[in-house]
Formats: sequence, structure tokens, C-alpha cells
Amino acid sequence: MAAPAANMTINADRLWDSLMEMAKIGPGVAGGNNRQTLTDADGEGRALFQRWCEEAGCTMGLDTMGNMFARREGTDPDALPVYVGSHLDTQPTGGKYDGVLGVLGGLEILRTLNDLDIKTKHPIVVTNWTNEEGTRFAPAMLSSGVFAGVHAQDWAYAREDAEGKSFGDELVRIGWKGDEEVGGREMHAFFELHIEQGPILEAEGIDVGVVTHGQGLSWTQVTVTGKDAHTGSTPMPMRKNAGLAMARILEKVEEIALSHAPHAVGAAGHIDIYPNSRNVIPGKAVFTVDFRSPELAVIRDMEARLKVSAEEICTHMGLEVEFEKVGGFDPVDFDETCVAAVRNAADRLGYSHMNIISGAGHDACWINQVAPTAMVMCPCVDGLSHNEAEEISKDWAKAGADVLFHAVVETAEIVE
Ligand code: HGY
Ligand code: MN
Ligand code: MN
Repeated sequence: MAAPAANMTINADRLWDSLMEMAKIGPGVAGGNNRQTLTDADGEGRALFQRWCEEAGCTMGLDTMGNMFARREGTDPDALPVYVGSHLDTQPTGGKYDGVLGVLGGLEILRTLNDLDIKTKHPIVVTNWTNEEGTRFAPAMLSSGVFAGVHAQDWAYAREDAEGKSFGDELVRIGWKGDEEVGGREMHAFFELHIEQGPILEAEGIDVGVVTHGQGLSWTQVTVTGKDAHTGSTPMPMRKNAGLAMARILEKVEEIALSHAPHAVGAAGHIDIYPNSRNVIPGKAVFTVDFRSPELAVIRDMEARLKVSAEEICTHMGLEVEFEKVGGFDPVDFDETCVAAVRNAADRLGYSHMNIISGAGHDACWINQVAPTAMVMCPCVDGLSHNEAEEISKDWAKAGADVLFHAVVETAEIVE
């Protein structure tokens, strides 16, 4: 397949301006973003993305999970499209680039093809997947998961946020529920550009991450039940302190993850204490333990040891404990042909590159189950992400988007 010439590159200033424009929607309080899924800000960001895609001559598809598909026609309308994209939703204290770089990097490919008046045999479709973050409605990668047949749509629609609002109702409320049946699209391939969200590429001084694998993820929601009581007048031996039990369990989570050093990780990012009053011993603690590893056996071992430890701690303290699996996916091997297209593109363009395993989960991890898939990564400052101070350089964004452009266009086959 004819590959783009090495001098065919994206317009970095235009990409950067689009990133900064999108970042104005759903601003955070410290320079990042709070554009959580299915909020009015998410709706605004979707509208801006749709306007830009239509200005670039695309037609927009929308499915029943709110997934967006901006299509640039190919010369062969029967050829399966090459898809490229990521997500526009952010964490509550998110950065400007997590997900957004992958969606707008895809749009920049279409804009560059228009500039160069290049036609491709396969259509190219830029995608925004609904609710990648899973912070408002668990689990993460919810809509790409429904698209890939991993989750049932009705189950997804019933997922509730902390205020008891359902995914399905909120999707209708913001006006972004489409008619197209989710999962009905066949793909020639899928590519996703994403910031690394870890420190490796920057520390190694490498421009581009060629993502060969994605580590697996496990989310176990733990509910510990004790007894609300007065923090002043209740003698220590009589207490049933759910907060203390949670603390002891989280110490064990740290110990379990470190026992599988250096690759396994574990923590709890979601923690709710009830009644959360200064002078009441917490009678209930609900928290989600996030374990990850590139090896499935390690994930299973960490899940099992969490349950044994938590039950021992709670039995000893006279408390109840329950577990619910609220998210997870097995480690991912990306498609070798697509990974090679990414690596060859970096070589052709003269960017330094290295193989890397994705530490974070991405929509590509589910789409990999239904189409040949690969990812491109760029460094981020101090490896920081899921923090409003998340930062990348324009050069890093350009390197990642150039490699994405070449991998996608080579796979979509330039028509001379
Ligand atoms: O949780 C993750 O890894 C992703 O950022 N949603
Ligand atoms: Mn992301
Ligand atoms: Mn994220």
C-alpha cells in the first residue's frame, strides 16, 4: 500500500488551536477541564466537534449510545472505513488532552487530507466514544464496550451517577441519543492517539509510543458496614468503625500491588464514607479498588487476596463486607499489522519511538475485540494525567498526530 510521503504532515498550529478552543468548554478550576460525560458541557463540546467536522466536509453519524462518527468519503464506498478517534469527556479534575487529543488528532487528519487534496480508497471515520472515563457512570469505556458487544445497552442505560440520574435519561436530556443501532458498523481498522498518562516516554526522551499491549483493569466496589455511633461517648472496644476497616483494607491493597512489583498497581480513587459527620463514627464505607497489571493471572490473584484480606479484617472487627465487580477488562494485545503501520510511520517521519504497554484503559482496548486496532502515544509532562495540571508540548502533539496521520492514511490506501 502506498504510504504518505515523509513530507506529508499535519498542521500543528491548527491542531493546537482546536485543542485550546475545545478546552474552553467545561473549564476546571485550575486550568484543566471538568467536561464530564452527558453534562451540558459535554453536549457543547459535541456540538463544536460536529461543527468542525461538517466544515471539513464530513457527514455525522450518531448511534443509540451517543457515539459520534464523522465520515470522509473514500473512492470505494463499499470499502470498510478506517476509524480513528477517542473521547471528549473528561474527569472532574481532568486535563485538556486526555481523549481530546485523539479525537481532534483524527479531525486534523481529515483537514490535512483536504488541504493536500488527497483521496483514499477506504472512507475515514473520526469517532467520539461516549463516557470513556467511567467517572460519572461506571464502568470506564462504557459505550465502546456496548459497541463491541461487551455490555448490553439496557444495562448501560440503567447505570446511575451519584445523584441517581441514569445514563439513558441523561443521554436523552442533552439531546445526543442517535437512531443508529450501536455496534452495527464494521471497521477495516481502528487507531487511537492518546497521551501516555505515565512518565516513561518523557523520561526516555522518546517522541512516540508504539503501543503493543494494554494492561488489564479490575474495579471491585467494596461496601463495609459497621454502626454509626457517637465519637465522644462510645468506648473504643464497642465501636464498629467502617472507616477504620476501610483504612486497613487499603493498606492491604498497597501491599498486594507491591507484591507484584514492578508492573502491578492498586489504589482506591472512589471513596464514600457515611454519614461523613465530624462526630459520628462511620457506620458505612463504600470504595472502589482499582487493580491493574499486564498479566491476567496477577489481576486474578490481587482480586482474590483483596477479598480474603477484607473478610479477615471485617470479621476481626465485627463488621460486614460485600463486594461488587463494577468494571474490568483483560490485558490487550493490539493488532500486529496496525502496530507495524504505527512503527513504520514513526520511522518514515524520523521520530524516535519505543514499544510501550498502555497503563491506562482506552476505547481501543474494547474496539480491539471487533477490529484490527493499534494506538499511538505521546509523552506528557511528568507523566501527570487525571489532574488539571496535565500538560503536553505542541511538538509532542505534532509527532503523535503525524504518526497517526501516516498510519491511518496508509491503511486507508491513498488513490494516486
Ligand atoms: O481508567 C482509565 O484507565 C481511563 O483513563 N478511563
Ligand atoms: Mn483517556
Ligand atoms: Mn482518562
